[in-house]
Amino acid sequence: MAVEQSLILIKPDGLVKSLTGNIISKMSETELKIVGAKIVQVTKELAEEHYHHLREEKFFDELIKYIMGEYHTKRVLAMVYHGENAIKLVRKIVGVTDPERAEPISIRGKYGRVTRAGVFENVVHASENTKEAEREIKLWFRPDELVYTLYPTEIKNVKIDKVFWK
Ligand code: IDP
Ligand code: MG
Repeated sequence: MAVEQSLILIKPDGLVKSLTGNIISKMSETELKIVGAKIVQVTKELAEEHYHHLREEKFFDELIKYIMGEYHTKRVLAMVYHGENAIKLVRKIVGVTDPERAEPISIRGKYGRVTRAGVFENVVHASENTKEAEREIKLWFRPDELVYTLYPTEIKNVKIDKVFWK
């Protein structure tokens, strides 16, 4: 079995329903390690890039509004789980995409719902495969936000404005 990582997002419905604790507890059954975590206010650019593979779907605009928090709270908890067989272990606990078809004891089966507008409000995102995990982790996290260097990095000398506490 290969050591992998997976990007997990607790989506805005998960946060607004106070499910963070339940989800992280359930995820601990995987015995994977959390190697990065942060609360993110999702921009339109990030949302569209994250879900770019679904841009032709009729539910795309609703999906973008959903992940940006228009219907719940403008926050997402982004986490990286790392360890053996991470992709499959996480997807099993998360359940399939449609909450009505997901196993009742999976996270999506327990807490997800289908809205009248037709979006699957399924509480969490989990990477589908190692290629997608790499793309997504690089999209959501900078190398210095993870405790492990999961992918090759390079040093660039850039001049930028940074925010500090006054
Ligand atoms: P996944 O989240 O299980 O990997 P994807 O196909 O990547 O599923 O879809 C991303 C998200 O878009 C889903 O988690 C769900 O919120 C939403 N979604 C996917 N397919 C549908 C659909 O057929 N109807 C409504 N919403 C959908
Ligand atoms: Mg997906």
